[in-house]
Amino acid sequence: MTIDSQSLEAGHICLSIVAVIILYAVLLIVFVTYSLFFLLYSHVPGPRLCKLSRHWVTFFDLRRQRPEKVAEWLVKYRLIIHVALVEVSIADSFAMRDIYSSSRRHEKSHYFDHFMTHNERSISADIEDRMRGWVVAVLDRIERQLACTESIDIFPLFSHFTWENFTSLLWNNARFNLPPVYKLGKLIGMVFTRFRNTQRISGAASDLNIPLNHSLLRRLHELEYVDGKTLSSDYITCGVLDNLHAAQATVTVSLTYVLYYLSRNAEWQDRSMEEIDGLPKEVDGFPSFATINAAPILEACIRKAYRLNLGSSGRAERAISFGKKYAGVFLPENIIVSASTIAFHYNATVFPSPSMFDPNRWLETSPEQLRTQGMMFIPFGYAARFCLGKAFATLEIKPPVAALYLRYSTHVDESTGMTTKESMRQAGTQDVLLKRFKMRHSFRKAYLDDRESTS
Ligand code: HEM
Ligand SMILES: *[C@@H]1O[C@H](CO)[C@@H](O)[C@H](O)[C@H]1NC(C)=O
Ligand SMILES: *[C@@H]1O[C@H](CO)[C@@H](O)[C@H](O)[C@H]1NC(C)=O
Ligand SMILES: CC(=O)N[C@H]1CO[C@H](CO)[C@@H](O)[C@@H]1O
Repeated sequence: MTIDSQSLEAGHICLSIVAVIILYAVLLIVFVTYSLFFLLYSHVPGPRLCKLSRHWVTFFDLRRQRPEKVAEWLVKYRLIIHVALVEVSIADSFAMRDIYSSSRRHEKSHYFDHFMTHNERSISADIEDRMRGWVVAVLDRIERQLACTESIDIFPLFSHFTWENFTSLLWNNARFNLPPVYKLGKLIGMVFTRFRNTQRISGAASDLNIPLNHSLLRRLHELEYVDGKTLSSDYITCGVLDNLHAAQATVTVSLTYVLYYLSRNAEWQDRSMEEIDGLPKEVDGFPSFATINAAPILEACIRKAYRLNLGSSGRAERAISFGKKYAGVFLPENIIVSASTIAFHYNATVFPSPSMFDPNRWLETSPEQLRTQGMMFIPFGYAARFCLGKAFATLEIKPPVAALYLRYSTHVDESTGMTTKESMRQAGTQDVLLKRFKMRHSFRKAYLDDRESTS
């Protein structure tokens, strides 16, 4: 080979490389221009990177910061913003009420596995008794732990109890059905096979010791569509796991934050205690659920905790079935919309100094302001697909909180350094678990005893 032909070849290679680079650059420019200016949804405001790639929001997802990030963009850009290629998020209350309303019939997006159990879930009349048993078990556990230590990590405590009693409710007849459910629950954390789950579920469903009308699983297996088809085992298994998840982390997280805020706000803790203390007691020493549920101060404190920290991820996505203009922005058909719960709950116009824990917002407020606040308050979603478990969640949250404060006062245990602002930060998209689960609370038995001895 001569020098000439060698350099000629090198020249060719260079040219080809340059050509490829130019081609890519042109394609990139076309892609960026098209994405930013010509797509059906290009006009929706929002971070440019979100229009170019769905991975920009994924990046925050992986860092478990998606909900906060979306809320931050909503403040920065507008009430309706782009978060990924075909996804928008909203903080406009008119748009929210319209999109989630029953009359609109926008489907949940593919993000959800659909729940099929809801029309069939029967909650038996003995539910309050079950809860009282639960409350006693929680207090016993605390009592036993306090014998060895002064402060208790409450997250695992609540997590344990929400598992057990939710599962017992779902299967209704706890004695026969809890073992497979327990195993199922444990399996979720492990590498589990579809096969084993299906086996366990059909095992539980075919347990003939349980009367048909007590076994939700059996009823699901026996359900028939008009054309005679039944639900597949996979479908039922998936529904069961989804429900367990919907019910367990949400309630654990909510209980944890209710206790956290009451522990940090001595004044509200005292007021709640006084209120609970003044309620009429049943024979077992605890007020009835109806009276606890009607107690306004406890309700205001719990609302406040729901507002400040979400029990659910806020990814209530809907694929909208027809285009419409909201807050000046046209949203085309099939785009995926979700209301950012954080943006609603931290809207400074409606909730001035939004990060402050101030239950008075729900107590000493004009009816007009209450109405405005109510419209922005969506911890359990809104309208058509509102949380089906809200009543049960309330039953799991209020009685233990009331019982706890009948017996103890609580404080965040600062001495261990485990409970910090950072450890209490919520992280996640699928769930909204705390960044770190450790949360030491010191429980003091002082309160009522003190009062009794001084009065
Ligand atoms: C404090 C606790 C809870 C919170 C904050 C919460 C929050 C939510 C939210 C925001 C939604 C609406 C999702 C959407 O619109 O796309 C929802 C739906 C749902 N929740 Fe809850 N939830 C809680 C407890 C529970 C419990 C205890 C159960 C079961 C016993 C449950 C079962 C469900 C079900 C089945 C749905 C789906 C409803 C549907 O698709 O129509 N949740 N929840
Ligand atoms: C449910 O089963 C019990 C027997 O365990 C029976 O007495 C009752 O009538 C049944 N209820 C319905 C609605 O089928
Ligand atoms: C708060 O809500 C009001 C009323 O819906 C709205 O006008 C305002 O733009 C919202 N602010 C933010 C920061 O989202
Ligand atoms: C762990 C726990 O609290 N389990 C309780 C669930 O509810 C029943 C009452 O139906 C109690 O007996 C259990 O102790």
